Amino acid sequence: MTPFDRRHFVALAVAGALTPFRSLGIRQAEEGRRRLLQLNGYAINAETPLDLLTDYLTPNDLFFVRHHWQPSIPEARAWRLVVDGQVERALSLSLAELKRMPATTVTCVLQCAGNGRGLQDPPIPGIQWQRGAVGNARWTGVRVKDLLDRAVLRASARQLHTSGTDTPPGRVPPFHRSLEIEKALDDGIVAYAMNGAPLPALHGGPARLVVPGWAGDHWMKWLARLSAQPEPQRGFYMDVAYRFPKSPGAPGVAFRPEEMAPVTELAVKSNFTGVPAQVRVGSSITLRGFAFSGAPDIDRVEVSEDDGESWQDAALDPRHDPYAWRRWTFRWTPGRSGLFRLRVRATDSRGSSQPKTPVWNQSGYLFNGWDAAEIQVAETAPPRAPSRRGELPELGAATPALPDGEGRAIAERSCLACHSGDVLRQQRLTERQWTASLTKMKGWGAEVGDTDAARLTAYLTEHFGPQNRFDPLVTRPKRR
Ligand SMILES: Nc1nc2c(c(=O)[nH]1)N[C@H]1C(S)=C(S)[C@@H](COP(=O)(O)O)O[C@H]1N2
Ligand SMILES: [Mo]
Repeated sequence: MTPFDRRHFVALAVAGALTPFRSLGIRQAEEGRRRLLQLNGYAINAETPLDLLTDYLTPNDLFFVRHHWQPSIPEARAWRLVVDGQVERALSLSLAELKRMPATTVTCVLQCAGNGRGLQDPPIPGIQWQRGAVGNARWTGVRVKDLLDRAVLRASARQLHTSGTDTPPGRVPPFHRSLEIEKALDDGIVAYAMNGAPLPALHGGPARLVVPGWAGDHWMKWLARLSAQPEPQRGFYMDVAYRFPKSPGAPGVAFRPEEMAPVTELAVKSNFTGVPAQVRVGSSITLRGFAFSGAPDIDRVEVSEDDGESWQDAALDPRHDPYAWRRWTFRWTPGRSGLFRLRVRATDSRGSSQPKTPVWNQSGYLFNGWDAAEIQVAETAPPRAPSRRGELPELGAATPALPDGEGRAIAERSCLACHSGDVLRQQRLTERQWTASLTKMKGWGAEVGDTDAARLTAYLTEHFGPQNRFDPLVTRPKRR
């Protein structure tokens, strides 16, 4: 245990000891909160189960994690932030120096651009996020504006280039990004605290960029450098990845890069959280969820029993900050028995409303189709669900081996140097898609000869083709 773990453990134990009556309940609740769905062992990708996303602030140890590759986490004492480029006076700040500057706190949503990729139809390669690559947290740090004022920005600066301390394996291009300098000046924060605690390493500690209202790919973790530049950053993660169609096209048809623009603002979206699988006719239940957007607020959330023929307003929780989510509740009394498929949609403060079907794009970004909840309504009271128990593996723990087959050894040799087998196990790709993925990976340094490539493609298509199903591992985050 690190000193931080031990302190936390002691604090929990003391809380339990002082309130013996409630301690059992607390411990059970704590246990329930430590569960993430691990989509990949390494690099870590894990999402929050929706039934745990019920609080206004998502607890740090329950917050989704998305790493492109294994990071090298900087030592807080040695860490420095460089601010340079089109400035009069470049800066190099230690964490202590950063913390001496005026602090700001904002509460807002962080969502991965790929959240919901796993719900896209037809299937798309990549991490198969369902609904839980999203959370709402309180971020504390220094405004980008204060940093750039201190460095004295030149008029030629248009874009803010950002980079972290993590370096990719093989020939994988670096995760270097940029964003419009206006957005960075208006809303950007270099955050060193999350929900009042030092920013956890999993979430980019010692410090990361926070870009309220914009997708997670702008939120550079383990931030090392902010560089003001006249032009956008170039490279794979600007020119190919993280682009979204300027206007919708047909499902399954790829767009050319120039038909797309970088993903910036989040799309208006709402979800159900923790829906009961079964209820009784005539008994009222409260359905809950959250809604958010790239606009500062949500104006309306509606629920439909008839797949969008008619809608009823949900009640919005008064608690809110700009770019944070709005939690909502909806009192529902089913009038008949049978299977219901409820839908939810939100409208944001700029008047944008969620579409039934999201805009298809070949990277599966910004899925925001109406969420659905299936509820069985029975004449009699449903039986109680059994409680879940057992030891949980830690986040990043080993996951099941790849299935037997001729291509397994090739997959182990060529793929598992950079990521665990889960990245393969969760895909549902056609032979063509696997061939394209393999070509991309070879370009990035995967060593596969032609004979092996053919075998590997056949193996991957056989086991991880369109019919494939995948169960993420339920894990508990490592505290660090
Ligand atoms: N340096 C660095 N920053 C990064 C990433 C990364 O791989 N490396 N992933 C980005 C992506 S795609 C997302 S969605 C968020 C995820 O942040 P979280 O892990 O704190 O949830 O971090 C972003 N910042
Ligand atoms: Mo992301």
